[in-house]
Amino acid sequence: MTDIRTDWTREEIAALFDLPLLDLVYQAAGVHRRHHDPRAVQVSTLLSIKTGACPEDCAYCPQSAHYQTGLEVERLLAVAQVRERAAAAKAAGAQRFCMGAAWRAPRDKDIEALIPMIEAVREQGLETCLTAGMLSEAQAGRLADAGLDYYNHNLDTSPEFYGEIITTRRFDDRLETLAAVREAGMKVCSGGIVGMNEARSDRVGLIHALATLPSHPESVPVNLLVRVEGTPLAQAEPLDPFEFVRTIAVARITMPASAVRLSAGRESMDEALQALCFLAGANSIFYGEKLLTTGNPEADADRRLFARLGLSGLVEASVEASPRCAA
Ligand code: SAM
Ligand code: DTB
Ligand code: SF4
Repeated sequence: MTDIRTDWTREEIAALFDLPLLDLVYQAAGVHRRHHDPRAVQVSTLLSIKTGACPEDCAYCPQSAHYQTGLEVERLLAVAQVRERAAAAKAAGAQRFCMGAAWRAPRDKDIEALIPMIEAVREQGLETCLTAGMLSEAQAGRLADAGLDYYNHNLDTSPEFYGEIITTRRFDDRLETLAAVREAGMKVCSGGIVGMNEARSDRVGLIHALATLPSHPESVPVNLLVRVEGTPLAQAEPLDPFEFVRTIAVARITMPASAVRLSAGRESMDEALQALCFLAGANSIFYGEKLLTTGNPEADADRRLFARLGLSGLVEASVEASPRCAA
């Protein structure tokens, strides 16, 4: 009997969140080990290919034109720049290269400009991922034909809390894009952000929305809000770290076969907390000094962490990259 279910109820998910922490982590670790090699961690490197001046008003985002965050706006990068960064990511040991563009929705001519970038990343032997806002079915089809492996589009939070965070698009718009991505045959990357002053019931609602999609996203990024000065959430109440672990664990239990990514926010976590997240079922990270516009742990620090924890994914890279490590 399979334990992959898309009929989770909110009550069941809330009951998981309410378990004593160590019971929850123990259960999640069991699910993790039945479905995955517990030592294997998937590593993705991010690159912002178009930065800032976004018309959307996402309250967490440093790239929204609605807020003064001091961010330097950058137009779409040239293909050669993307190729160079992808090659560097590959050499450092990344498996997937995720390109992010601060758009509400790309125009058809933007999609055409992205195609050679996707090809350049593929040529490096990397998996390709893109996050560029809402897509039409035709645009999703075009990207799939170009060989894009994953499209990232986060639900971000519960349907009820969504309007507190974003007013310029609807939760249902997000679902429509995810349906277009699926229909086009690409893999789906979709998750959310916690630590935005949401209630636990909103974290329940987020996981419920993800776990009851017609099929689970292959990749589920769980982001801890990076509080950026100038955004409305700059002063958000810090989330109890164990509540973050709970969110990872519940994502793991409800979406057993998915990669659950310990995503943004690792700079504010110590290594013991990250280790607990891996035990609770996280098996993917963003790797490299930068997320899109904010910081991420140094690559060397992650290589050392993986070695200390006996995780694989960066082991070969640490050998390949030894001249830099030894320096
Ligand atoms: N503009 C596109 C969109 O929103 O779909 C793609 C880029 S957008 C920056 C990608 C995702 O980054 C958002 O959906 C959000 O989940 C995450 N994100 C943005 N700012 C963040 C922050 N300050 N902390 C944590 N995650 C953040
Ligand atoms: C995801 O879930 N998180 C990433 C990626 N998908 C695109 C983005 C995190 C962004 C953090 C804020 C920044 O660096 O701008
Ligand atoms: Fe724009 Fe995406 Fe940032 Fe929202 S999250 S403001 S859509 S770049």
